[in-house]
Amino acid sequence: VPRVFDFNSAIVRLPSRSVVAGLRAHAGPAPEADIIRAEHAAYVAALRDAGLRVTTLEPLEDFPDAMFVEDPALVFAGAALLLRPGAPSRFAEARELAATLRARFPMVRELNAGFADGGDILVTPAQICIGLSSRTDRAGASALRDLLESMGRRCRAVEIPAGTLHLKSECSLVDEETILATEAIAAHDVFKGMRVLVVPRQERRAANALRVNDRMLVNADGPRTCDLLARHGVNVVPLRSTEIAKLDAGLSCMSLRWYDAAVE
Ligand code: CIR
Repeated sequence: VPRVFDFNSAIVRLPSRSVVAGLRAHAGPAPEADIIRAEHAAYVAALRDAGLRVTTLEPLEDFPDAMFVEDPALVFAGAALLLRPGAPSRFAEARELAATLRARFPMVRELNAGFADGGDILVTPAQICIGLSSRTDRAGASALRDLLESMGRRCRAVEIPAGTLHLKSECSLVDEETILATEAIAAHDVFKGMRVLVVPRQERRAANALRVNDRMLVNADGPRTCDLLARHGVNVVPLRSTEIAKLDAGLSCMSLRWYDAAVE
């Protein structure tokens, strides 16, 4: 039985030239398109190294944030959900993924109310946590919960700390009983019963990491976080994420991942 972080398939989308105009919560230096492309390429290579068969979609110039494919959809073994991204400039990204998902999943369902971003959805062995954020509202979270529960999944809504983009900007699954989390969310009762590794304060951007099979992709700008995970026994793959971090993004955002039983 595959664990929640066992994957053999992924979808990514190449960054567009427009990516430099992607959404960001705070003013600051604009990201450089060439470096974003390089960071993305290294990420795709890391997914392939981890054993995933990666489908690469073409860039979408009309949607600067479309390379962050995690937000408009949610995928599992055997089923995909088209979400309703909460940022107006990103809402139609779900439609842009529909045909690709229909070609790969026997069942594709659509969220039909409110707003929800994939970055707010953390799958743990026990349940699916749905962060309530400026992108995922109560109507979206509750419609998503109904949909997932009808598919036999347990869900729980989670209030996220003010001033953070997504639930997964603040935490990541490390293994079946361990979470990596920022100080801001580490003590949340949603993690009760799990071990929580707290990201050093100056490395908040490293809280969004990605466990894939036997390894974890971690923001190389978080060396202490990489050490913390390595000491916990994690096989850490540090990846440069400096430019994508300027767009409030991390390593989970750039792919949709699942286990396809029909693939070797
Ligand atoms: C946005 O604000 O929507 C993008 N600039 C970043 C999206 C990051 N996605 C994620 O954490 N899942």
